[in-house]
Amino acid sequence: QQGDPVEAPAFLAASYACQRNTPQPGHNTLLTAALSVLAESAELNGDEGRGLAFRRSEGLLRSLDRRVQGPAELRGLPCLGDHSQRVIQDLLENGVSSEVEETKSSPRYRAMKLLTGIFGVGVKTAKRWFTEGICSLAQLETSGHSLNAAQQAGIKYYTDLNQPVSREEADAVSVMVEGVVHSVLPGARVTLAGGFRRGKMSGHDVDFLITHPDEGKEEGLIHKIIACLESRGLLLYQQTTRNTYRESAKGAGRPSSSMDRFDRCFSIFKLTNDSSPEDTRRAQQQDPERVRVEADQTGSGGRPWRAVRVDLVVSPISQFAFALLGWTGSKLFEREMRRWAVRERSMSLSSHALYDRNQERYLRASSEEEIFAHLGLEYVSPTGRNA
Ligand code: DCP
Ligand code: MG
Repeated sequence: QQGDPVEAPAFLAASYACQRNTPQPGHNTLLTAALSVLAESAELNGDEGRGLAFRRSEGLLRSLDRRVQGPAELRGLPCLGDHSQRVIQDLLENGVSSEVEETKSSPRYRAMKLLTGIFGVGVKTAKRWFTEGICSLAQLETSGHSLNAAQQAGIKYYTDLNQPVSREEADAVSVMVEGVVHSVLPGARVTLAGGFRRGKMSGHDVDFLITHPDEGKEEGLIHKIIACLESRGLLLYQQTTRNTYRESAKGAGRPSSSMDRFDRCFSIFKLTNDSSPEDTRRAQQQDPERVRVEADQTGSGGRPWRAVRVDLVVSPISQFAFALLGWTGSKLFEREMRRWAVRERSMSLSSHALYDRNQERYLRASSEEEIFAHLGLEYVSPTGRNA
């Protein structure tokens, strides 16, 4: 059964995800979930190009303002390659795609998902282990491989870290982080970034961006935050990396060097209901019932706490708008914005700065709106960046 061919509204025809408004979860979750599996499978194979092609198709379908009922409705839409179209057609006609089902049940995909699900294990390491025949945590443990500190924590808290973080838990972590940050540097600002800023109801971690309105006051802040979190017993693991970002005459922040260089802490929090009397009081002022319920239900193995992945990033106020844009995501939205900048405007966008290659100068911005304006893009609010 095919739907009527419809003329795609202009905004839907936009080929860059950063030109579109993409709410969460969208009207085509059957299709986007399937394409996401194929994208992930390609990424787990180290095939970035193929992964990106599926991600772009997924992003396009996510942005549609109605449910697609027949292939004719897709006519004229960008980003949909032949392969994606075949999969979509299969799904529309049969409700299921054999390729997606085979992928999901393939030993390789399952093992790679399981192994990269360990905090601290990337695609390269997982691939090496899989080639050696390692397909489970038990096999990894008996393999004799020595694991680094992050991976050891990843194994120890595997169940917790693979259980999605809820919005309520993210809010509880926010209260903890704000309490600590304000106690070590009054006036500092804490902003929830990542998927939760985009309005997602769950995520794999909680991302925070921290700054201070007086440039320079944020220097050394990450270490004070970590020390305070540790003294309160709130950290199960942390690894801090130092800021090395400097602007260069040639324009730093090129897409090729887009790895962020902020002071950053990858951590695992111990989320309890009694992290500190002050924090608990504040949390309970917001919703006393919620805090109690969480205390009873969280954590695996019946303990009254659970492990939660938290990323803390400290940015100088002069780079804050770029950092916020970069750390809000989604990953595809960010990627597409950088691609738009280079291809359509001859500019380099990073989480630190925007460099105009024609004018050979940095363009300043104190808000995300200004960055979109510099790039000649219509502003997309965080909740519309779920490409
Ligand atoms: N990011 C980045 N550079 C990195 C890591 C992340 O610019 N080295 C950005 C892009 C992401 C955002 O930060 O959109 C948050 O990263 P996450 O991996 O936490 O992604 P999300 O928060 O979007 O997803 P999830 O809900 O799974 O946490
Ligand atoms: Mg996140």
